[in-house]
Amino acid sequence: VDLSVSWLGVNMENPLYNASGVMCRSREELDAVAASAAGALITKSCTLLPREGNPEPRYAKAPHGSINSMGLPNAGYQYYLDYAKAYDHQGGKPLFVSVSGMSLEDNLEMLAAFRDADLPCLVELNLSCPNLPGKPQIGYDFEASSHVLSEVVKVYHKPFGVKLPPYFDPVHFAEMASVLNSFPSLKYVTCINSVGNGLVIDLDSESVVIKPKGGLGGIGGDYVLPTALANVREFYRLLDDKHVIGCGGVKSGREAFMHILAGATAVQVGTCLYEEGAACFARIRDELAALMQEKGYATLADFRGKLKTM
Ligand code: RRO
Repeated sequence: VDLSVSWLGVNMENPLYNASGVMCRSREELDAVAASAAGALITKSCTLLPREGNPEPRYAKAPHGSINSMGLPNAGYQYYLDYAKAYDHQGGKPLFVSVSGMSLEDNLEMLAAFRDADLPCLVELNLSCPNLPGKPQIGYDFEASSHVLSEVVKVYHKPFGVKLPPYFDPVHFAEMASVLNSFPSLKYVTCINSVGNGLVIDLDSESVVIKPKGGLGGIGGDYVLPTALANVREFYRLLDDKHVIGCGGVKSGREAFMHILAGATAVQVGTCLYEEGAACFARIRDELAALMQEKGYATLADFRGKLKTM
């Protein structure tokens, strides 16, 4: 079977890559994803200046996934710009850069720098960090999202994408899709970021499991798979001429298949990558290939978006 996918000029040997935030903060981590069986790689969301992030512990494994309140620790956008400049775009796998400024002005400054560098990498603008105390997720404010995007497209003219938070209501899917559809150069959306501000409790210690925000954090893993699939499906239906990248609850070929069946062009792996390491890519890739073989599908296009309804 053929697992390759080509989209927006990007050619991937298989549809799997890291979710932004996992194994992508340093050169060494990015190189580890590049050296793995992943089909692409994406950097940690960056800010104008380097950030330490929230106090530790700020990530914990939970019974059915993970919780995190990292607080956007990153080396500053210049570091990832330098990585992208030194990257072998011809020989290597596609490189994506995630951008998550602390303000609109910061986002515009970073995007102008990536524009001027004119590199063959795609930006994923993060509209959905759930872990900055006092800063709501932009993606939950449709007017603010529209304003941010209208300013972004004034400075950044190349195709780009956005990382969305999960939505939980059909009216919200429709409202956000309508905002996104008014930006032709917005070519893809990644659904979903973590389900924000969940609370994991350890019964033995009667305690929270992470330090920031009284224990609240973004939830990933098995907990979020149905929510992720719903978001992929609904944006796949509602967006005109845009790709949807699936993220949420992928830990085997089965969930990767489900995301693609719901409409995903490619699929990111977060919690499972954090827990298992880069070897997960070869495993999930081989499981996806075996499942396709079993079902009689030769390519991803044979079943992408073809979810049956009743
Ligand atoms: O760094 C984080 O706390 C973080 C970010 Br920016 C994000 O977008 N999603 C997430 O779960 N954690």
